[in-house]
Amino acid sequence: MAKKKGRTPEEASVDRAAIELIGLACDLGIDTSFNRADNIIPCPIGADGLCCKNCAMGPCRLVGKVTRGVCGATAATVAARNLCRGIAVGAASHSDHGRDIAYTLLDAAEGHAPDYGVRDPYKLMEVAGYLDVPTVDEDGERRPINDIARDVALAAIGEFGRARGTLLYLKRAPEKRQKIWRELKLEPRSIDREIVDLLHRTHIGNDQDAEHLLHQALRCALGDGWGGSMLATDLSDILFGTPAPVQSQANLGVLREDMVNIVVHGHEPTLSEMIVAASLDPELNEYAKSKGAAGINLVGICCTANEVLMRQGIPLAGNFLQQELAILTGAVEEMVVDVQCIMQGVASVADEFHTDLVTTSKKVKITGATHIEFDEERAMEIAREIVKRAIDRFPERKREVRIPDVRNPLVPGFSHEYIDYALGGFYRGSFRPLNDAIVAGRIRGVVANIGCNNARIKHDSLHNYVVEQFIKNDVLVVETGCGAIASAKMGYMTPEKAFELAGPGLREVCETVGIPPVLHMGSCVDNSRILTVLSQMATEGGLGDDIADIPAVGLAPEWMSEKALSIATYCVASGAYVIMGGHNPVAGSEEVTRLIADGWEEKVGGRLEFLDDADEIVRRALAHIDKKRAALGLPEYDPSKWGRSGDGRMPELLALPLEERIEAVYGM
Ligand code: NFS
Repeated sequence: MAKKKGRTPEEASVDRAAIELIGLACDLGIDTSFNRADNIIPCPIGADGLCCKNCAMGPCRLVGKVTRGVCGATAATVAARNLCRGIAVGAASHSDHGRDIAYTLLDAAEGHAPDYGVRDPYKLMEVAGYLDVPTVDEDGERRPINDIARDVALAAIGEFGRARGTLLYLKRAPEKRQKIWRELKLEPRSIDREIVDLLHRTHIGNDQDAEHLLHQALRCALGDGWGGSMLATDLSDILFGTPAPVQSQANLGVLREDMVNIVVHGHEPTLSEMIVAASLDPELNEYAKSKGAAGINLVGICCTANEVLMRQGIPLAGNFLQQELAILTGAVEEMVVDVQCIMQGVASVADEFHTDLVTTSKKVKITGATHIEFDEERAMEIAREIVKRAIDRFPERKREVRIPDVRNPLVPGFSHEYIDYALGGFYRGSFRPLNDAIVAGRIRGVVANIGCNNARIKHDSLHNYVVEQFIKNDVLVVETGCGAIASAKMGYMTPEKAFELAGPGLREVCETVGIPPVLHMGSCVDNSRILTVLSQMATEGGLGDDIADIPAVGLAPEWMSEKALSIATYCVASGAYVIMGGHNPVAGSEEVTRLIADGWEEKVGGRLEFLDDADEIVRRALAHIDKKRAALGLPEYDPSKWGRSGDGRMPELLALPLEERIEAVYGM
């Protein structure tokens, strides 16, 4: 880490692989986000949401005696507008990703993208139902798959700018939730329209009532959760397959010294799926051997990683804060990026090594990187070109290769469809067993732990801590995004971990169903899978009739992106209690802090809080779960009732030497 009074590597991360490479960066004098965070002191006025630069009379910094901007805007208006802008950008990012997938499906259905096709026709039929696309013709005959796919793609694209009515997917929420949205006029009219409406309101001289601004933020975010993100998930499943459990590995130790290493990074599965196929091509593998490599090793970072992990089992190299560190290993021939969460810092780190940084999206160029623009019509050809470039770099490694020997196994792939199947089987898929386990108290509740890393928070420390506390307390954890990658790296996503860490009730359920105590549900747009699970739990019976009734909490302890703000807001608008870690971005306005917590709770049943203390996050989350259990009339959580059945003795037995274990089990 560069000089300055920065943190030591051990203070910057809890991840052994990251610690090793942060130390290496320090020795080599190469900057990373870790030391940049140490060297930049955040502006406290901006951090509290009190800096307004929405017009050229400012920036107005509302601090000390200054309580209003030049135009007269109050702290509440300024803080609310800043938050709203973040939510709008987050909603736009997820949703535009969804739109791009919809266009890929359209191109595939119309024969313009020959390398793509419908890989999950069952999901296509299901989605056609939601989007009112007929699957049979007037004679009752099933329509050709590509005709249905084309109409599904067109209907999906229509949702972004629908001229009238409200989003079709809202009907996937529990009836009671739909009614709340209807009565409060929160139903998004179209995905794009609510984003534009929200941005419009934040222009100088428009909406200057914090509560009114924040109301539109809820509506805009709903267009992300139940619109753009949900479509991104569904259409990706149609094109690339609905995830089911696979085996894989996580952390930088998945890089291979003897192979050509390609890292895919960003958020979209479109190109990376083709790179997966190209990396398996025998001809390209032969070419890699001709350059002295043992083959081609494809790994991922961030949510592109989660997409190809969930469907293809491609290993995870790491989460957001590990993107520069991957290059520091000296073993990465090529980093291929698409959109979102790509630090510009990767370009300067790549410059120090032989690594080829390739940008591929029409929307993203990084100065200094090679731009190979992706074109769905020539997808495989471009993927092969990209893989070949990586192979050509293999003989050019210029620094010592330092791959940390750190990796852990994981079982990802928990789509809501798979959970349904795991719990009930093919013919009677159901969430009943999950609801029953919560009703009985074997599972105390559910936590969705999601979101980013943040260079100002010790890397992975909060993710790991809260997840461990929850599973110990019999709370089932579902995860997406970089939070999921943190757990994967710790080995929490293997069923075996249930024996060691999970509380007695949760352990029994995990043993019976054969699932880990922490479920990887995908990338951040796949938080829509969590909405679907919660809706199914609410309609299954026994846990009330709305998402707000379920003993569940959403967390983003290390968040940093505007997408995380949008996710938090649509979860609140769907009835969930959401806790985000780190600094409260509206701390400068008590009024806005109250409006997003008590105000939103009165309005929609969910609340948003920012807390920076890990124990307090856990305490409040468990208190909320217990409060919801009590409201449903469920028995008080009592772990002493569980753990004596099934394989509950496994942890004790496994701790014994083999001879004694045999004796304990067989009495001989
Ligand atoms: Ni989510 Fe996924 Fe990670 Fe945060 Fe970025 S990769 S979309 S935004 S940093 S979790």
